[in-house]
Amino acid sequence: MHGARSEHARVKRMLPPVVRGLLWALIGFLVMNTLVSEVFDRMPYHPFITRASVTLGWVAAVGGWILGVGAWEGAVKPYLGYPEEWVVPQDWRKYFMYSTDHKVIGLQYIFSSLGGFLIAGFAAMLMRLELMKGQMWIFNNPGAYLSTVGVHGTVMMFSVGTVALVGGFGNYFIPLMIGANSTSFPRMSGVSQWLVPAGIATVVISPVLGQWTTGWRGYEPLAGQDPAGILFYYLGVFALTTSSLLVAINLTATILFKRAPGLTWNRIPMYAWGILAVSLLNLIWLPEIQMTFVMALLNAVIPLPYFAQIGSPLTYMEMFWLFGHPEVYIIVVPAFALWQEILPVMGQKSLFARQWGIIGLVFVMILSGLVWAHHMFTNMRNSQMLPFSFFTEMISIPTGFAYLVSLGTMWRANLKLNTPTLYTLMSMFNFLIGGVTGVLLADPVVNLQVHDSFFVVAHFHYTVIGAMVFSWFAAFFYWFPKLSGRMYNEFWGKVGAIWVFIAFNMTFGQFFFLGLHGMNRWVPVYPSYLEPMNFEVSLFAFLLGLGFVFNFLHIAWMWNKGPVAKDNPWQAKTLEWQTASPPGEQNFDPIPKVISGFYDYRDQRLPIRNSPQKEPTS
Ligand code: HEM
Ligand SMILES: [Cu+2]
Repeated sequence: MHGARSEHARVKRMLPPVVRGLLWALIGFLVMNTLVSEVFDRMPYHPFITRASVTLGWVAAVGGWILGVGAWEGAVKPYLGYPEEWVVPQDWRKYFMYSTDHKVIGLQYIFSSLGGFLIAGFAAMLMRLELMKGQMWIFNNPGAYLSTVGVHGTVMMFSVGTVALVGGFGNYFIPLMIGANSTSFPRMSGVSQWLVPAGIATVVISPVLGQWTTGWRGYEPLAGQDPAGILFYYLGVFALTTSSLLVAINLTATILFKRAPGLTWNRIPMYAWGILAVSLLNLIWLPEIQMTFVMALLNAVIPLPYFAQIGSPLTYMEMFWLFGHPEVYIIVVPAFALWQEILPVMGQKSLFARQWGIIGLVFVMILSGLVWAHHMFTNMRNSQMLPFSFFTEMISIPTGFAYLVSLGTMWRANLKLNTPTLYTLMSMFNFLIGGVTGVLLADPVVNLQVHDSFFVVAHFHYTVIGAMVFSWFAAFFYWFPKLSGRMYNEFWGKVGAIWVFIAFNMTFGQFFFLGLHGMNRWVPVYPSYLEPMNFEVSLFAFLLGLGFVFNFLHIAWMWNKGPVAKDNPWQAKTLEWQTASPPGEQNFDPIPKVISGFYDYRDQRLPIRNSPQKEPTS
């Protein structure tokens, strides 16, 4: 008892963990930066901050941050054999400190990616504001515009696209869906979460060190000529990808080894299949891009002109897109899985051709590694184009399976047209446009015409926003009752969905035509005949931004004020719905035994039996 009280006192005496994390980060940076710039880099009149000192200073700062928010007591000291002394208060403060509870970590990830979305979305609004006129008028030089494009793309890809549905909803729901009380590596998971805010902050402040002009792809040899801001691009992306890599390790192990008894391979829920598939993609490709960035970073710090001299300048491009194309599927595979998760529930109808859904996910995953050079048609001989064009078009077949399964499930179903369903259908519609224009772009004849134009920008936003962000919202509303214990407002939910759907299609649908009329990417200055259209497109973009904010306000409001939700308001069969809303600290007590699959709605019985001793009654 005495021990517990003194621990409690200890926690009270401590600074709030986030504040302590910032303090330790600052100390770490100052100490390391000073050491490196004074001791190892000593020259007369040498600046206090150098490329080497800022890079190593950053490493120390991130270390200080992670330890300071609680990994010191929560992960390091227990590892060294000290007793666990990290006490997490059971109120809102638990979200602002190191935690090992997958539900807290999941919400922290959701919150972090939401922050990234709002920051990068604000950058997009600035870009669209600039593009309302053909001459520069918001930014005062092209480098400032390009840095904003880079921050927007980087933060969106690595803290939203890669994270929101995996680190966020994955961490929260995978253990619940497979009948487990925790993930496999909870301490590591606690650490990985805190890399996300660190990574976002690093990328966002990067232009302070100097404008970088490469966009989210960091192309060499251009990057090598950029000022020091590019360092924070590499480092920020390194933090974000490390986080996703740790999530992939943790969730793969969790799905493989922590399933409830009876949850056999052919009963694994579709969302868990989706998370397993993207985790494998992450495990294969994130280390590849990380090593590429480490080489580019060494080039910027030492210098070690690997890409300019030892390899060819195209080497970087190849290495980037080797990862870059699978990255697209890292973003949309969870979206496909969500369609297949939500539609049977909302139609109360059995999932159609489940095996084909899984085969589709797996083949998309495999083929995504064979198509990278379709981003480089302008850099190759005609004879080299065929295989990349061919494999790219082949991806539409397993992708088609995701549609087949979803449409087959909806066929003659009495589909409840509520907010999650609406978002799911919208995601399917948008991805159809993203996919069809992708097939067009895979054709070199078209590609060479529209390369680096807004046609391409339209195409990939149809996949990243149209498919992924829309299904992210589907997930938010579908699981809202479970996350918050409350119900959202169906009317305002639908208003929000229709709002962003119209604004999105009016904005990005017109990007295609802008591109076909000759609007280039990466330019703040363009010919005046494009001005009226750009002006009007920007208005729709602002409407879209407002629509997103409206949806988040609705979610935040109903989180506190919505009517109390039932445990299983959709009458779903998967296990997360068989817990309380929101689930207690212990998800399942006892761990349930699974006796049938989750997607057979002809059978009225629940797929679980709670006391493992008894035999089924029929
Ligand atoms: C809020 C709505 C959004 C708007 C209005 C928007 C607008 C834009 C525009 C105008 C560009 C092209 C800039 C240029 O080349 O001159 C761009 C680039 C980009 N956007 Fe978005 N975007 C939005 C959301 C997103 C989301 C959700 C993602 C990913 C999850 C994303 C990922 C990217 C990427 C990767 C680039 C390429 C950056 C580069 O060229 O390096 N965007 N966006
Ligand atoms: Cu690609």
